[in-house]
Amino acid sequence: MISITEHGSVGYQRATPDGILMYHKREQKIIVKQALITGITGQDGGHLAKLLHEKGYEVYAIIRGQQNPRRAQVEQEFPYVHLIEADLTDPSSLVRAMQVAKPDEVYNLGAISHVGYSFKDPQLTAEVTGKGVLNMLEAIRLTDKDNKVRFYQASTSEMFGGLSYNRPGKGYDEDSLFHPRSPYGVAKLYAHWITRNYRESYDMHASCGILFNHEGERRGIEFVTRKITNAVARIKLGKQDYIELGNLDSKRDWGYAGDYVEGMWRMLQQDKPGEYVLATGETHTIREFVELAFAEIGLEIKWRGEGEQTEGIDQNGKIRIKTNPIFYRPAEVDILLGNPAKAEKVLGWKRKVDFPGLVKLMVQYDIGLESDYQLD
Ligand code: NDP
Ligand code: GDR
Repeated sequence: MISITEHGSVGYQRATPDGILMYHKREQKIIVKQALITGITGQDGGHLAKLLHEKGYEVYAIIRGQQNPRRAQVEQEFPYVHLIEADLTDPSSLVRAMQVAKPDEVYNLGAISHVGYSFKDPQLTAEVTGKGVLNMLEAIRLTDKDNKVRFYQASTSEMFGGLSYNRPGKGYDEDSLFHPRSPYGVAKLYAHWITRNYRESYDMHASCGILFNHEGERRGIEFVTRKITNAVARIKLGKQDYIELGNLDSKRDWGYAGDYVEGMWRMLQQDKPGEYVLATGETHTIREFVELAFAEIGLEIKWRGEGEQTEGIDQNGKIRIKTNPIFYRPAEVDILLGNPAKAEKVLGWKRKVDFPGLVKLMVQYDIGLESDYQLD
């Protein structure tokens, strides 16, 4: 049934497998579309679920494991998301998820996503981050008889590798050469190409967002930005004295995750599928991130020593940064810089949060979080 939503856009009602019409009685809101997300417990899954819900979508998400430790948090924060038990490594569970959700759009965010960890568990990374995407595409193909489902694949700047021979001056774009430098990057490159292959072979509306690093208050503590901002908050509150980090000289193009999920959604609203780089067009070292984060709590960091002996000292002479080789990677991506010109032109997308704004947002969030823990 075609209807006009409260926002004025055209939508339609749809029956669930139980025959219940997807209709919010309390808010009198007609559902525009249905979406299925993988990776709901991760950073981007949370931002995207919120965005889609605000746009009037009925949101379904797969959650893995018999007792996923993050399930309760998801249920509390996103009570409107329908959770379906499934795993990217289990093809039949994905077919079932498609049958239950009957989505118009599928956003595949699930992955083993930590680059350093992928060196320690390369086969699992290949299974989930690489072959898991094939499993999802096949589940769509088997269930979507009318070929109507639109698919988003979370591709990554890690596919480029940051080497001097393939690095354009204006930053990597959709046509740049790939040279992944980790089991994660290699698995993502397979995922990227199998998505393109399914588009070309089966005429699927399958798009890849080649996203550069995006961070924020939902970022996992295992990633360098959140590790820094959380430690800075704890240092301010007297809970910790210093941070141990690995390579301080790599450069990243860091944006805010809330801005990037908007770009994912825009990709699936295009008539034609494609590839899009989402990035800020700026690159900064880990050192710069550290300096800005500490400045938020009134500490000025100066550096001494080199390589694995590098230390960061504050104006009171206290060591705040130590280097620990366990955080170094067997192969590093030295520099990432993206060129988002196509996304800006075609999608009308542009990041809103800048680099200092991002650091500030994360430090302030972590100060609030760590202060709450103190009260408990
Ligand atoms: P996170 O690491 O925060 O989240 C990863 C998600 O994948 C978690 O929800 C995790 O769930 C899920 N997952 C892991 N294994 C499986 C599995 N076997 N089956 C189903 N789900 C699984 O990642 P982000 O939110 O940061 O990133 C989202 C996607 O975007 C990822 O694919 C990432 O590789 C990619 N990407 C991220 C960028 C970034 O800067 N954040 C940049 C470019 C790409 P569980 O709770 O079960 O572990
Ligand atoms: P990245 O993010 O590898 O770019 O992948 P991460 O924050 O893990 O590393 C960024 C850079 O910081 C250096 N580094 C450290 N990294 C971590 N995690 N911990 C440390 O203590 C540390 N010290 C220095 C790293 O060596 C690296 O150079 C992220 C993930 O979200 C991927 O899934 C995504 O595809 C890419 O971003 C784009």
